[in-house]
Amino acid sequence: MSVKALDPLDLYDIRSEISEDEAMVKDSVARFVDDRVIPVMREAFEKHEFPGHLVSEVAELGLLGSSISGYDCAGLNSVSYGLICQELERGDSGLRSFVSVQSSLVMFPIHAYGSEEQRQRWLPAMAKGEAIGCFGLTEPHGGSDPGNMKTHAKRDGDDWILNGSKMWITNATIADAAVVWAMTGEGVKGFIVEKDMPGFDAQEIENKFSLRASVTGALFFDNVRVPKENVLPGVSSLKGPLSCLTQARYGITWGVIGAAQACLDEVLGYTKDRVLFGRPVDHTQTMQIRLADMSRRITTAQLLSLRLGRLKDKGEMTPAQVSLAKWNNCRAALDIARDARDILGGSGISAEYVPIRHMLNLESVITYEGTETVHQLVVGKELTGVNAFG
Ligand code: TGC
Ligand code: FAD
Repeated sequence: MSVKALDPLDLYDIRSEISEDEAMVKDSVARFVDDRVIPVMREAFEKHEFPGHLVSEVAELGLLGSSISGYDCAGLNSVSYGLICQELERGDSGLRSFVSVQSSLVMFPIHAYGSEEQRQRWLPAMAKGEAIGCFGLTEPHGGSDPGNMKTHAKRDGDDWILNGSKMWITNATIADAAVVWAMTGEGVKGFIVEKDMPGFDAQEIENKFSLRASVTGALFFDNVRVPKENVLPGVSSLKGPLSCLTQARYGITWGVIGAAQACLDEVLGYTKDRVLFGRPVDHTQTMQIRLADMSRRITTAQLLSLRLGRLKDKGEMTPAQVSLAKWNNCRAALDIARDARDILGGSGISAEYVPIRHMLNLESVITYEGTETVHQLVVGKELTGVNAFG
């Protein structure tokens, strides 16, 4: 039996499990990331700047709201969306974050819970990158427990008056519209707050050591008058924002695989060339075990995400399954990035090599969209039927 050489970044040949259409999406995003994203990300990260010029390019490729059919969106399946996230995050988690927020946290709720007028107004503009959105759920006193939100709105005639604040919001200061979740006398509602509405302010959070190529900020609402046309009519409970998180978390399970692959790729080359004690360091048993362990984790993550994507496309994916994959894949990617940083020795602290940038980014990715503990407890609840959060 002849044994064919395996792709070190795809040991179980996931490539053969995706359709021709899905492979075409993956390859076109991969080319874009190689040609346009990777060359600019190191500098963007060092300068703490979001590479805004890429927005029109990701829009041109159909990557914004790619799962939505109609409204100038691409109407791709969930596995394609996952592959988009994977390839983008191979470049940098910051650009993937931008696409996740725009697609899963802003366009998704407008599509799922918005009126036809809201869809017509925002979705085509957002698909083209002409309007940017952000998603305001987390508050300064504790993001893991959004049910305890203080931001609130009350009716005033046909309008609503919104007060409160949101913290750690991706795209905050570059957004034209914020989908803001607030407590009302009728349950948790989603408000489309436009950047010029009086009483609304967004401020950037400076000095981040993670996701430096992404904009993160705080939102403030001081008696913001929101017309009823800007309230999402289709949902009035925590299920609204949590269902958006399920979409975004699904994409993240794929995204972090890309970051992990970039780290493994870097150290495979480095350990081949690095001669220590008279032999390339990849000839040693310890190093091979470390590389093999990275491959094991990436392969497990790939299989989880692909299975999840197929379930999602059949309409069978559950939040607990997403939690298990978000937990597993983020943990795997972060551990791989940290180990890759170490394998590079002193060079590992230089931005000339990708692991430290991915490692720092992944510290955010393992925290946002539900911390590791939150996802462990979601799985625990699924297994035992007992809610251990409180
Ligand atoms: P709980 O009582 O469990 O649920 C309330 C209602 O919501 C339903 N539900 C979900 N629906 C869809 N997807 C999910 N994942 C859902 N989880 C729960 C649930 O069935 C229930 O429905 P109903 O009809 O019975 O009312 O709510 P809880 O308050 O006990 O909370 C549970 C918990 C802790 C899991 C939840 O609060 C949580 O997920 N906390 C973490 C918060 C979080 O992840 N925040 C992320 C903010 S956004 C962000 O980080 C963006 S990063 C952007 C980037 O990529 O740059
Ligand atoms: P806390 O909720 O205060 O958690 C602190 C610690 O307590 C964590 O370790 C947590 O795991 C632990 N903990 C929580 N509950 C329990 C429990 N029951 N038992 C034991 N331990 C527990 N939010 C948005 O709404 N929109 C965005 O666009 C957005 N973008 C973000 C971008 C970045 C770069 C970052 C860092 C965050 C972003 N977030 C966003 C916020 C993110 O979702 C929150 O940071 C996250 O949900 C955790 O909330 P917290 O930071 O308030 O931590």
